[in-house]
Amino acid sequence: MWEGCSSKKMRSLVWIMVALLWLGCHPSHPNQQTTEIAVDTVYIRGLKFIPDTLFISGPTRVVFVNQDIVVHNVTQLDSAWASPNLLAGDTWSKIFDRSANYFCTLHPTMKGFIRSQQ
Ligand SMILES: [Cu+2]
Repeated sequence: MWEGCSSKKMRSLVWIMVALLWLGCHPSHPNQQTTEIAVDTVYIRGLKFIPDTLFISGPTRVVFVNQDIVVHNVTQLDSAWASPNLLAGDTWSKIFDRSANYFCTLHPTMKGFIRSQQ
């Protein structure tokens, strides 16, 4: 009586398990390659961006950390984008995928550069 109804049920159960395993092993990440973003940090200290030149390869979230006791901001040279004013201890981040030149409008001698190596 091995070839009875219970064996058929068993076989379909096995197929369901195989299907679930296959789905589990092949999760769909359609845009994984393009959405992977590196993270890097630029410190603002002593009226300087450190490092003043940050090299990126691919989309990178750059976190600016104001470690000074005075207010700073991060503004593209042509003002295409700008951070809010960052108080002491504040952080602000932006995703870069190309080179950029930026400065602090409150201290125009403070300059920083993002250089894309792609
Ligand atoms: Cu400043």
